[in-house]
Order: sequence, then structure tokens, then C-alpha cells
Amino acid sequence: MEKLIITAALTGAEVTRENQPALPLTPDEIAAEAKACCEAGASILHVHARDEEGNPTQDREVYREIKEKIEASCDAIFQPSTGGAVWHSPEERLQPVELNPEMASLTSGTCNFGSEVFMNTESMMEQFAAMMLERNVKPEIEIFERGFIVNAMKLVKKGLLKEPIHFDFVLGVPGACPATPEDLLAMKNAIPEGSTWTVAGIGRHELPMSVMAILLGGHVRVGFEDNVFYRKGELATSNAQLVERIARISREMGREVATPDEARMILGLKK
Ligand code: KMH
Ligand code: ZN
Repeated sequence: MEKLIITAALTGAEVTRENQPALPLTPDEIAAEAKACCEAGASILHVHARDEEGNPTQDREVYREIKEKIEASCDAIFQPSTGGAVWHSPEERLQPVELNPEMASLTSGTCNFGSEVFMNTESMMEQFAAMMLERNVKPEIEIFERGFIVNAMKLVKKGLLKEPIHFDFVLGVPGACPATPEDLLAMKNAIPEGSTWTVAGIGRHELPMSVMAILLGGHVRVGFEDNVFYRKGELATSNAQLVERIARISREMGREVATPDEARMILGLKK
């Protein structure tokens, strides 16, 4: 089976230091955590920036600082978020794409997100996809609901998204698709042949969804953006601890872990 790509989702936009005291917030903290995750087996770093007060920001210059600091300390694929926080405008959300990263996230639909709404209209998706296409940034298509896959295929039809597509199934967000084995299989079976996929199980779903993905030939995303616990009632000590566990389980199951360059090959990225 293809080697396993592990994405570390280091910070997110919603988690706070109250939820997770080890949450990396500053560019230096994010870069140090990125390095530790790389050493533990991560080959993609999904990054959200925070401002000096620790609040979510999509400021291009903060992302630039994080990108440069990460690149100085490890070779993993830098994947900034264009999801940001639910209250960011589309223009704010697009700022990190101006840095021409190798990848960026792109959510192909609107859904409830806890008590809020994560808004991604058709015209926003088209705008985001066009900008990534123009700058040769490979999107990771974030799938919170089954219909988002249909929306992504519309982007392909319009020439705004190139195949093969890399999908991330985000399962277990309150208000969106649950994280059951049946849901994961339904998602996997709904994407076009030749696509690659990863799964981000939210909260307690992170570990079981990851293990399923290892078995099914998908890839895995772990980290504080999605889950702050190591096990029930016990906080993880770092993002790297979560990466280490998945790398260990995958190797135990006979599936080796991809290096950043091997991940680039699997995803068709040219460095
Ligand atoms: N913070 C969520 C509203 C992404 O990074 O692209 C959106 C999100 C998705 O995290
Ligand atoms: Zn994110």
C-alpha cells in the first residue's frame, strides 16, 4: 500500500489555551511545533495564524513569518488555511494564498459549524479555486458534507480545479457529517478514481477515523485543531505526541510513513 501521509493541524481557529495549554500560537511556537511534528512523521502542516492576542487572523504577513520560520526548520509541505474563522471575509481568508504556498485548504460548500455557519458560496469557491489555479497552489478540498464532493466536481467541470484532487474528509463537526465508519466509506466511495484522500476525525473520532484510513489506503490528519486529547480525560502534551502515535500505529500495521518528498510524489506536487 502507498505510504501514509500524516498532516498535522497545529492550531486551528477555535481552540484556546484554556482548552489546550500547549496550543502553539505565535509564529515561533508554531514553527517549533511544526519541526517536532515533522520529526515525528508529519509531511504536511495545516496552519492557522493567530494575532498577538492569540485570536485567529488571516493576515498575510503573519502567515509569511510562519512560513519562513517553518521552512528554515523542516521540509514539510506548508498548507495554510483559507477557511480561517467563520467570521473572516473571503478577502481576508485568501491572503495566505498570495504567498504561493505548495498547498492551501479550500472548502467546497456551506454547513453548520457548531452554533455558527461556515459559509462557502459557489462564487467564493470559484474565486478561491481560480486564485489557487493561477498560482499553482494545490488545493486540499475540505469535505464536511457529502454534497461538497459534488460541488468540487462542478469546479472541475468549469476548469477551475485540476484532477487528481486531494480531499480531506472532516468528520464529526457538530452540525455537519458524523464520523461513523459508514460515513467515511460513503465519502471514500463518492470521490473519483485517482483522487487521494485524508480524514480529520473531530474530537474522540480522531483515532478511530485515522485507523480506518490507514486500513483503507487513505491518509490521516491529526492535531489540536481537530482534537486536544490523547485519550478520554487526558490532554495530549503536544501535536507531535498525536503524530507519533499515528506513525507508530501505521508502522505496526505494516504501512510505512511518507517523508515530505514522498508525500509530494503521492500528491503530484513539484517542488
Ligand atoms: N475554522 C473553520 C471555520 C480550513 O482550515 O480550511 C474552517 C477550517 C477549514 O478550519
Ligand atoms: Zn483548518
